[in-house]
Amino acid sequence: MSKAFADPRDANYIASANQSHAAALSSDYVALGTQLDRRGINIDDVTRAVAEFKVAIPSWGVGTGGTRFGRFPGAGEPRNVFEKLEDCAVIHKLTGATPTVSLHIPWDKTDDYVGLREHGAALGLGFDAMNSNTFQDQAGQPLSYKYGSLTHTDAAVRAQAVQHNIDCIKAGAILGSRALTVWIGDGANFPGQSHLGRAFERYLESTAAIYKALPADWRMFIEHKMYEPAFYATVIQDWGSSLMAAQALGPKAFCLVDLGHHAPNVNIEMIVARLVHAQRLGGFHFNDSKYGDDDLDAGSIEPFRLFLVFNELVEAELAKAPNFKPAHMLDQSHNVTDPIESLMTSAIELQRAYAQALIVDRKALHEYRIGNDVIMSAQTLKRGFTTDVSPILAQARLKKGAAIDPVGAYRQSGYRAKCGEMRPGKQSLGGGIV
Ligand code: LRH
Ligand code: MN
Repeated sequence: MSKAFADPRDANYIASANQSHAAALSSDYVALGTQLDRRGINIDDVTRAVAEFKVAIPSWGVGTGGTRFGRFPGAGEPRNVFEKLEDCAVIHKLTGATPTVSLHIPWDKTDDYVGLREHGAALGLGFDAMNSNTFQDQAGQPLSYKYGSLTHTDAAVRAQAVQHNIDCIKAGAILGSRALTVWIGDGANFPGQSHLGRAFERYLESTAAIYKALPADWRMFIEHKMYEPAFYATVIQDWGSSLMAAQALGPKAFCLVDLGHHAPNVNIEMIVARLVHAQRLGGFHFNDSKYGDDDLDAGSIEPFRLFLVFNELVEAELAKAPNFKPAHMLDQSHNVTDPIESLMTSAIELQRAYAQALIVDRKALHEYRIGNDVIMSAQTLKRGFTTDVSPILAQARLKKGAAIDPVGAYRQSGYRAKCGEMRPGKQSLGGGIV
C-alpha cells in the first residue's frame, strides 16, 4: 500500500506543516530581536533583506551526482528536464529562496523550449544563466573536444564550440534567461603539450565570437578553475585569467567564482573583493570543499569562509559598488544525500551567511579598524558569524508562505517515495557526475 502523499508544493500543506513550529519560532524570533536591538540592529530589516535573497538551482543538481568511481542513484530520479523542474519547484516552495533554475545544455536539451518555459512558469519558476558544455563529446558530434574546445588548435573544432554556445544563447532567449556561463576544461596534462600564451589568445578569439552573439541585455560569465579535467595547466585557471578575458571582451563579460575551483587555503573573499573593485563580479557557483572541486553542500565544510564571502558582498552592497549585481547559483553534486534536501539546506546556508554578514556592527568595525584595534576588529566581525540567526531565516520563510522546517515538511509529504512510484525505470549506474 503506497505511503500517504501530500504535494509539498501546496500552500495549504505547507501552512499545516508550519502549525507545530509557529509558537517556538515566534518566541525565538522575539528573543533574538531583543538581543539584536541591544546591538542597534532591527531584526525585521534583516528578515526583509533575507526574504529578498535568491539563489538559482542547478538543474544538474536535482539528480544524484557521482564521481568517476561510481554513481548510486536514489529512488524517483528526474528523467528529463521537465521532471527536474518539478523537483526544483519543491525546493522553491519549501524555502522561498530559489525562484530560478540554471540549465545545462545538452543535458537539458529539448525540442520544446516554449513548453519548458510554460512548464516552469506554471511551477512558479524562471530560468537563470544557461551553461554550455564543450567538456564532453555528444553522440554524433562531428569533431571531438578531447584536446580542447574554444582553444583547440583546429579552427573547425573552435567553430563547433562557438556555435554550441550560440545555440545555448538562442535556447536561453526563449526561456527568458539573461546570461550564459562559459566553463571549459581546456588545458594540458603535461608541460610542453600546449603553448600557454597562444591557447589564451585562441580563447579570446573564440569567446569574442560568442560575445558578439549576446543579446543587448545579456551577460557572459567566465568561470575559472584551477584544474580538472586538465591536470597540468588550465587555460582559464584562475581569477586573473578570467578578469583579463572579461576586460578584453567587453562590458557584458564578467567573472564567475565557483568556490570549489581554487587551491586549498586560497583567500576567496579577497578574490571577491578584487572582482568587486574591478566591477567584474558576475556571480557565484556556491558549494563547499575540503580538498578539490568536491562540490559538497554550501556551508557544510567551511561555513566561516562562506560568511567571509558574504561579508564582502554586504560591504559592496552598503558601499553601493558600481556594476554590482552578482548572480547567485548553487553548483553541487549530491552523491549520498537526497538532492532536494541538500539543495534546500544549501540555499538556507547561503541565507544564513548573508544574515550573519548583515548583523555585523559596521560602525564599530570601522572605528576599530581605523584605530588598528586588531582584536576588537576581528571580534566585531566574528560576532556576526557566532550569532544564531536561524529564527530570522525561518521567519523569512514563513513570511513568504514557505516552510518553517523545509526538510521536515518535505519528508512528511512522502514526495520522494511518490516519485519512486511515478518515475519507474532503470537508473544508469555508470560513473560520472550526473
Ligand atoms: C565545472 C563546473 C561547471 C559546470 C560543471 C557542472 O567543474 O563547476 O560550472 O559546468 O561544474
Ligand atoms: Mn561551477
